[in-house]
Amino acid sequence: MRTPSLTSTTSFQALENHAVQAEDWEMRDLFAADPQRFERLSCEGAGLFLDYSKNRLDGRTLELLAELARERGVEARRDAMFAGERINNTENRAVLHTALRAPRGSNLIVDGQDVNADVHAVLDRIKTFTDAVRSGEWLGHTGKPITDIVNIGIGGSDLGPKMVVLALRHYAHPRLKMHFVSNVDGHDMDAALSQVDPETTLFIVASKTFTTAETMMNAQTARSWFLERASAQSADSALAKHFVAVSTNLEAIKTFGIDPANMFPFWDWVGGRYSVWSAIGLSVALAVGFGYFSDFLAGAHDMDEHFRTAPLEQNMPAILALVGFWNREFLDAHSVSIAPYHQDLNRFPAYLQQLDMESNGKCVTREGEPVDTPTCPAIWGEPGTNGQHAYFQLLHQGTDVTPIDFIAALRPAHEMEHHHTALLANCFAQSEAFMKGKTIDEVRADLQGQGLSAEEVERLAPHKTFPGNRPSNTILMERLTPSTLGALIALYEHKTFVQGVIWNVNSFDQWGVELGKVLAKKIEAELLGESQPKDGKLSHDSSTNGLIARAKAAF
Ligand code: G6Q
Repeated sequence: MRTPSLTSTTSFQALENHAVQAEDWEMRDLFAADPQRFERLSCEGAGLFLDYSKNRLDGRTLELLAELARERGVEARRDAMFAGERINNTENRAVLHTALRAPRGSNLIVDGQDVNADVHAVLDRIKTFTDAVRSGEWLGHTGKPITDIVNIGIGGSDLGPKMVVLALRHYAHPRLKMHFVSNVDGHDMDAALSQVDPETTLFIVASKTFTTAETMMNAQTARSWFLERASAQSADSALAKHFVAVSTNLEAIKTFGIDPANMFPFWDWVGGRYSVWSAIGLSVALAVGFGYFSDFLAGAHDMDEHFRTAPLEQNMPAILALVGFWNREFLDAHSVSIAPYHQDLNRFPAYLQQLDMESNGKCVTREGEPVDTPTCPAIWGEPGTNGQHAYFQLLHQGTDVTPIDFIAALRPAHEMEHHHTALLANCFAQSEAFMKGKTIDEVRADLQGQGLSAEEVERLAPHKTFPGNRPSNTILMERLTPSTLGALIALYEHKTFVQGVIWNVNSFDQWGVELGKVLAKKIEAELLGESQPKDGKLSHDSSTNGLIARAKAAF
């Protein structure tokens, strides 16, 4: 059955009418009118707290948004996802990253296959392997314990593990240094190889398909680098101590020369950007150990349970999605800035860029019709307080309204309490400043108080005025732990899911990354001189031809 267009739905039209009334709302007034606003517009779940009161909305807005979510079938699609239905309709696949973090014994049979048993069989293998490497029992080909792990992967096979390893650095094994190589740019591989010793390095080739051009080139380079340096013994037995693979493609792994015993499998129902919970998280399990990796999965599972069972009005991922949708559609917010007030989350904005933009950066519906409203905003950000000293200028006084997600832990993982107090003060001050702003009259009063002349006051006042009324969410956790990090990532996964259902796009494919890959192959052959212009005609537009010619001249 065809899904009605978004703008034709009753609940969207009700929201449009409501948005007209809401146009003049000032958050300052909303707070003044309702002393309970913070209590009313905040919620908790899976160890996280969400304050969404600093948005330009009220209780009625939320009711209407929840009605829209129901009319768009969010609950039914959510249940279909958890049940393993093939909701990824352009690739005809189930979407079961939630199954990767379900406890042992959860009952999930899909196409006659016991998914839970499969997942836990691989987790058991991850435990055995990571215990051996971490304890020093797993030895390199010259008998030394492993000291360095190089994860070779890109996109979903890189961003998740790298972000999580950085975020959980306090839980990491002191002997194991983690490296991540993703870029086909040789500088990336060069930087990693220059720091490691072939006798004590373990390479993880992480690729779902085992065909991704960048990863294959990087893996071959690492393999050659290793074999050139490996002490005299058979290549196969040396490789077996230093190369493992995470993939769904057994044949390609064998061809590459990795022992199938060193392959950690996963399944086509795990999307790349949703795969950190699978064996793609092997580098995480190596860094923090299987116990903490299990806590990470358990934290995400807690959020799954919250998402699956809480009514939409108290459902944190649904609320985050609905508030984001409101800001996108009715405040015309073109982008969302992510501001983690935790240095260890410094790759979290990059991670969310892929999660959100690759999932919902679409312009046609699941049925292939053009969408009739804007979809995914651009996602970007840097850790606070660094962002404050850079682009926050635009966020406070620029012409666009950019909603912000502040993310903070109440307790630090260090003992420099005064740093943490200053950090939290900055975080809360920023959301207050975005909400309240500073009126021109307040600025004038300030400047007069400083004894400036009337002329000077008038000259400076417009520059020092803050429009305010700029929306933000604040997400708090007690501490950044494996479990709260798991819950945080799952929160955003489900937020992305809910928005995708409302826009009626397929959040689980990524056809938009394909075209460039195909063209790059052709151009690479031309740069290498393997393919020549036909009939003397250059094969591209004048810009591309000109760039290729310049590169060839420089070779
Ligand atoms: C994510 C995408 C993409 C993918 C990479 C790596 O959802 O599918 O980022 O993860 O292209 O793919 P492989 O793991 O197959 O190398």
